[in-house]
Amino acid sequence: MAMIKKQRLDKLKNKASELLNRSLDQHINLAVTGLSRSGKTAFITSLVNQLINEGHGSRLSFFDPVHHGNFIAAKRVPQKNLSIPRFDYDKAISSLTSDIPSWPEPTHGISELRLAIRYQPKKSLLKYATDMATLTLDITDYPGEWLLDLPMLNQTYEQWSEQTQVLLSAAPRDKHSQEFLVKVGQIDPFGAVDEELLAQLSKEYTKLLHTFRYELGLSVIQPGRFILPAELAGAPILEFFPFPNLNTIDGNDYQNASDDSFIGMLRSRYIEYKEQVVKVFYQQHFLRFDRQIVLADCLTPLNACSDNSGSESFADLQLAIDMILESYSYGKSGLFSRLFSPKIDKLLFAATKADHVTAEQHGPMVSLLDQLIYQSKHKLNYEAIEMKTLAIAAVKSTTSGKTLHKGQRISVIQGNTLPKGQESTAKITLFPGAVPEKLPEKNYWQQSAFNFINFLPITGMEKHEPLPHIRMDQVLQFLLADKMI
Ligand SMILES: Nc1nc2c(ncn2[C@@H]2O[C@H](COP(=O)(O)OP(=O)(O)O)[C@@H](O)[C@H]2O)c(=O)[nH]1
Ligand SMILES: [Mg+2]
Repeated sequence: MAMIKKQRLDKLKNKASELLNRSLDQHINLAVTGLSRSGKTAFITSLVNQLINEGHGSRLSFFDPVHHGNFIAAKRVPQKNLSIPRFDYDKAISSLTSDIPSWPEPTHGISELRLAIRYQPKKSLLKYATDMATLTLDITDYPGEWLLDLPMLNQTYEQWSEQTQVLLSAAPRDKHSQEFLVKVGQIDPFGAVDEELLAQLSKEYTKLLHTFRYELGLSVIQPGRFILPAELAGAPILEFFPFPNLNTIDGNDYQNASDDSFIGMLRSRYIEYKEQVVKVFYQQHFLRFDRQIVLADCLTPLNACSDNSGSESFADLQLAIDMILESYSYGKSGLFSRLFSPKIDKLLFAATKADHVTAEQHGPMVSLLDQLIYQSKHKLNYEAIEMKTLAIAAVKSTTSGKTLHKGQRISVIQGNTLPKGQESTAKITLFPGAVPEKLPEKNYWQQSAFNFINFLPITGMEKHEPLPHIRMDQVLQFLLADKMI
């Protein structure tokens, strides 16, 4: 009898402690996004590196759990979602720390990594229950380009075509798109579809999007998935394009067009794309995120240009950020609130690569980013999401100092580059220019005010040591600290 009682009691105890543990364990789904080359891979690599090497002389003084001594340790653990590629931390850290360091290779899709962070609860009720709690951090890296497709969910094929035509017909896109628009204009929308021609024109449209992004430095790319298709590369679901002047054809004929007419097939591919690609991404991934960091490279578009392309690419970046942030203001719009239950409580905007300018330029960098997101931020405030803007460098690759120039002391930065065709790196010292605090006027670019060089990572960084950074501790403070008290 006594024996049975004891067994039962033990069972109960175990159950209680299991329940307790479950509620003790905290969990954050952190999403990292930004347009390609904004610095996502470098950012995640540094974030993981700072946490797992904490204690080896890392500089995280603005991260309270470290500052107050309740951070214990962090380690990588297997991710839960086995169908998503793993974020390749080891490869990234290897290229950063090799003899001639290089930046990690660009990735083209979504990836995930899970960290278990041990800490000692000091303030929360947890301190009465345990000496050590675990915060599980799931980090997801996904292309910001994919978010650019969200507004399409609210648009019919006609509306999207019309809007895209306006974009394609204006500077700076017009010069490049004319040939494509003329070709499509020659097609009889109600004629039987020629799938080969449709595939060919889709290729041309995708090529245009590549030119906009990588040659003109523009950010509004739609569908964004076309330039970063990941596992969908070559799939027919990515074969469609906008059809110009749809408003000039008969509305009834358009509505009644069958799927094997040219226009009918374009329309059904568009609808299929929204259902199978855009919606699925949001439902499978977006819905899970609790916290989001949006990375933006505001320095590259500032780079010295003798023409107006700087101001155009800046305006385009602003529009893209606005489109991206539309994904978060689901509360107001009926469609989005039905599709996605809003969960994100913290949103961090980071202006990346702050090591490209001297420290006194970081203030202006933040103001500039604030200006870029100003409009959307207003809409979001309404949704009660906590927001912050920071200028950061995930992997600091320069040193700064003063130098005499024409009798004046000016701040300069120094970094490594690999001159074309050479084997060894060279040091460059330069004054990169002043970051404007506001969205620059047109004449800013005529003075070619900014000099941005793609520095190499510094040599001598070690795999098992924290990487040098700027304000990664403030990033951690904002994103994690409240869950570790
Ligand atoms: N100097 C410096 N350059 C950076 C930093 N982060 C990224 N970069 C540069 O930006 C490029 C793109 O970064 P990456 O992380 O691959 O961007 P992703 O496409 O958003 O994943 C890198 O190859 C580097 O040249 C940084 O913290 N400092
Ligand atoms: Mg990447």
